[in-house]
This record gives sequence, C-alpha cells and structure tokens, in this order.
Amino acid sequence: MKISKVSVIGLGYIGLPTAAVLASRRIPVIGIDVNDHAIETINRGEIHIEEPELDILVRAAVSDGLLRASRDCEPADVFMIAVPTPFKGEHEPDLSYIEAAANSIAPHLRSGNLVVLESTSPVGATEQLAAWLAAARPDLTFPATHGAESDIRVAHCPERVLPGRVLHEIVSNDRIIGGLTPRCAQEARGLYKLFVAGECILTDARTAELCKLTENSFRDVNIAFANELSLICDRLDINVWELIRLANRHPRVTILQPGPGVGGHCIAVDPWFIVSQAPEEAQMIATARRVNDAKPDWVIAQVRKAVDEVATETGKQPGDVRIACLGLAFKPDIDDLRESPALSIAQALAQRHGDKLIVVEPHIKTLPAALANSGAKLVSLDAAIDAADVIVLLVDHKPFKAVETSQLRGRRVVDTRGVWAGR
Ligand code: SAJ
Repeated sequence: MKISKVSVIGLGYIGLPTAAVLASRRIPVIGIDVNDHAIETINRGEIHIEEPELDILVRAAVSDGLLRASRDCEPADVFMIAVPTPFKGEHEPDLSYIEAAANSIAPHLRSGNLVVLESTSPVGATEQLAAWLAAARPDLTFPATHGAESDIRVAHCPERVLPGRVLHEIVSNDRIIGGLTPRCAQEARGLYKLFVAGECILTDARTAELCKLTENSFRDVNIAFANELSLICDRLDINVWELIRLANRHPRVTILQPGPGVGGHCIAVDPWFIVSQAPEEAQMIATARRVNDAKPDWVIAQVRKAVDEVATETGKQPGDVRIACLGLAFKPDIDDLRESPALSIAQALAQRHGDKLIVVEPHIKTLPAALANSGAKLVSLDAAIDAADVIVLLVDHKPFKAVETSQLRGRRVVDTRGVWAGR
C-alpha cells in the first residue's frame, strides 16, 4: 500500500507525537482535533502539552509543511485514531470518542484506505469501530463481510509509550498489531514500519486489545502490591523503602514503588475494562484497582495525623496549620494532572485548610480549576519549605529530590514517594 497522506484523529499525548514522528519521516500528516486551542497552537509550530523534545519535532514538521492541524477531516490513505477511551458509570468503557472519530472519518473513506485504532480499548472495540464505519458507508465493503477482499482495512495497534519518554518509545518499542483480518494487520505493519525500529508483531484485533489492557493491569497489580506493603510497614513501624530495596536484592523479586495512588489516564482506567467484561474472573485485577484507589485517602489520614500533632505541639487550631503539597502531577517531571492522586489529595486538604494550603508544581503556571477557588496558593519550592508546618511530598519531581533533608528540619514530613524517607 502506498502511503502519501496520513490523518491522525486526536492530537493529544499520543496523537500529536505520532503525527510529528510520521512527518519527520517525510509523510504528510493532517491532525484532526476538536480543541481549537490545540489546533491553533500546533499550526503555529508550538505544542499544547509537555513532552520532552516534542516541541522541536512539531516546529520542524509544521515549518516544512508536513504537519497541519484542523477541525475537519479530509481524505487520506490512512486514518489513525488516538482519542480518549475513559470509563463511565460503573467503570464501563466509554467509546463515544471513538464513535465520534468514526463519524468524522466515514464521509472521507475511499476504497483501499486503512483505519487504525490506537486508543486503548475494550475487547471488541475495533470490530465496533468497523461496524460504525460500515453503517455510515454502505457503498464500501468491510472485513466483517468481505474478509481479505474488503475495500477498507481496519486494525488495532495499541499505543504503549510512557509519558516523558514518548519520542524515544514511539520508535523503539515493539508494536502489537491486531487486524480484523491478517491482511488488515499486514497493511498496518507497513504503516508502522515507516517509523518503528522495534518489532511489529501481528495478531488479531481482540488479542491486541486485551494485550494492551493486560500490560497496564500487570503494572497496576504490581503497584498495588507496593502500596499494600506501605500500609503494612506503617502498621509494623518498618521503613517500606528500605524493605523494598532489600527484598529486591533477591534475583527473582522486583517490587515497584509505593506512592500516593495510581494516576493518569491509563493504568487507573484500563484494568476496569477487563473487570467490566469479565467481572467474575477478574478478582485480583479488581482488588488491585481498589487498593490503589484507596491510597489517597490513606495519605490524607496521614496528613491529618501530622497536622493534629503540630496543632497539639504549637497550640494552633488544626485548620491553621500550614501545609505544603509538593507536586500535583500524576507522576514525576511531567505537567499532566489527569486522574492525579496528588491533585485529589491537595483538593481534599484545601477543603479543610483553605488559604493555609500552599502548593508547589514546577510544571504549571496557574492552579488547576479543582483548586482555583479553594484559597490555596501556588508558590515556589523555597517559599513553601519556609512557610510550611507540614510538608507533603506527593510527586518525585527532580527539584524536590534535590532538597537536602537538613532544609526540612522542624517540619513534619509526609513523604509518599520515599524521596527523603527512602534515603
Ligand atoms: N506508579 C507508582 N509506583 C511505581 C510506578 C508507577 O505509584 O512504581 C504510579 C505513577 O506515579 C503514576 C501511575 O503509577 O501515578 C502510572 O504511572 P506509570 O509510569 O506506571 O505509567 P503511565 O500511566 O504513565 O503509562 C502506562 C505505561 N504502561 C506500562 O508501563 C505497562 C505505558 O507504557 C502505556 O503506554 C501507558 O500506560 C498508556 O498509555 O496506556
């Protein structure tokens, strides 16, 4: 298949780097998004998200005329869908963004086109996507009815990149490509081979869907184990960071790190897709989700305990004790606040402490809406350490790691990431 133009639907954390990397391989790309701010920013050659080196790539792609963003879809050889797949209600997957993408692509489809779903999806979503396209375009044939001879090829190739390392991993990671037919998978491999140095391994779409969910569930279960250990250690008065360091000296033990909870739009979401499709079987996956989801409340209780101790020692009212939250992002050295446990902890503390809460987040310029009218203030790291009675380390951002423990003298510290407590 000749690929002379690719359309990427969804210009977020996955779609924009994918579009930029394709453009860097001299493939003309049009990016489609519903967010006007994103479109305008990209068309100026700038970026609306933070990801190392992405700005350089986007600037070059736009100035070379190889990347353009728009609200409106147009004909292309390949359509790559990278839209969100959140959950709704009782953790059931919400495919409405994929459906909207299908509706925007459908009028522009031509025989010979390839449609690839990159969004993390429940099992069956790729078949559903093809069904939506087929319903909108009865004049074209699709794999469900015409197999290898179909006019339109549809495949799932789940993204697997780690925020903060996207541009490296987008090229170096192996890719799992699941086709609705083997021919669909082979054509999709032709696309990925344009920029992927890792191996492209072919399978069917349903296996590829569950493969991605499995990877993130595996990580979630392992983080839940670490988080549970942190509770056990607190109960038994043992330093969990030292414990894990020592246990990991065993040649077959690799325990992850406890934290304030699991955030982001992937690991805190995807395991629920498995639970919702196999609720009776997915016992451990569901329990891990609950363990990780309960961690922020445990941290809040730890902070309350520290606040009460300060209040007793100083004679202050607990509501007057000054708390500094270090970090709001869902993981270190990024600006992404989505599903961030750090943000939900700060929000809960702001409800009680209002203007006595100070926040440090080096990756943002203004407080997010969740904290905007709470009285909380965004300050510098030094100002926060100076002013706080209780310091709550929520994210292991680089500047926080550089703080000397001597600077913390006289303050209560709740260190959810082991930055100082683990030294
Ligand atoms: N976390 C811990 N302890 C750890 C590791 C992580 O508490 O030892 C927390 C982080 O702080 C964060 C959350 O887990 O709140 C998730 O962070 P992460 O770095 O594990 O993963 P994500 O969500 O940034 O990216 C994951 C990756 N999946 C796997 O590693 C299996 C990535 O490769 C996927 O592409 C991405 O999900 C996705 O988009 O699905």
